[in-house]
Amino acid sequence: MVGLALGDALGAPFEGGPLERLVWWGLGRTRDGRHRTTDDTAMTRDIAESLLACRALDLDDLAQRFARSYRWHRGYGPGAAAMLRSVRRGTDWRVARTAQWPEGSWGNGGAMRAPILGALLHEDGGAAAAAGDAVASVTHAHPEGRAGASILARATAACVRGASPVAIVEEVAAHHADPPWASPWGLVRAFLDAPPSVATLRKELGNEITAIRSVPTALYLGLSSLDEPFEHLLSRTRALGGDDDALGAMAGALWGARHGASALPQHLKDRVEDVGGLAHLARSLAGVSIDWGPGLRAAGP
Ligand code: AR6
Ligand code: MG
Repeated sequence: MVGLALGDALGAPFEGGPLERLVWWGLGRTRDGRHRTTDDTAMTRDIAESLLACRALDLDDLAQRFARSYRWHRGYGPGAAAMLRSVRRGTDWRVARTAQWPEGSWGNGGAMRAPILGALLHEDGGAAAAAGDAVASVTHAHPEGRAGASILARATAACVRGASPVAIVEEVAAHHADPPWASPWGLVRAFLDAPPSVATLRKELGNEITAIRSVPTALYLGLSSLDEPFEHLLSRTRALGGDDDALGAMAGALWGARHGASALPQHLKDRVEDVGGLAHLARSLAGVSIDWGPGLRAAGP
């Protein structure tokens, strides 16, 4: 959770074009000068708080918490923002999630908040992936939006278990072999052996806000940085541009899952909003047992 928050908050000032950067320059600091976290961290916090309160994966509770926490200034994707405002007005999330697009969103908003599920269910990659999928489905009904979350949750679980980067890519590839997911894994594997230029990485894997054009990229960035200082991961993410907060959040979460919050640089933790609160929440969550069964079944096939 802390790795995710640092990647999110320290990537956010580099997101998008000049206008988005200017807006974030105005909004992106707290009153005490810390870097604000965005929707990636806010929704991760919602998941943690829901699991703690319900001691189970309760998608109705989660939808209400996502909707209550929504703030326009935290940089939610436009579809997610409209959907959450609609839930706040009383629409059932199962209806609201397909109001913008009949198949639902294929954005990376489900994937960016999935690492917490991989961390909690790290002993079982399949369960982590199923929980990622279920939690994504509250806002991201599209199969690509859900798959992005499964992939991130599964990869995070494998990072906690200490699997090698190559083994992690192979595990993910084995479970996501159908189009459009079939093509990126060979590239990720090749890039782990021979790092591409920034331009090649951007062109081949992407830096966009869709799951298909950001999850493989974040997987590559995170896995190829596991044995490097966290600062290297941040500067490589920033160089890529595009959806920098989500790329930073996803890659940062993989690094954090591997090394733990105490390995993250203190000077960066000091610069980000409410890292202490997140760490406290994570410790509370690690100490309770969660009944995953009914919640996962409620998500449907
Ligand atoms: N058809 C066409 N366009 C789509 C579709 C679809 N089915 N689904 C998504 N898009 P959204 P998110 C496009 O809004 O995934 C922030 O920076 C459409 O342009 O659901 O929650 C966050 O931090 C839509 O607006 O948002 C995330 O990093 C966009 O994809 C990022 O935005 C994103 O989907 C995405 O957040
Ligand atoms: Mg964000």
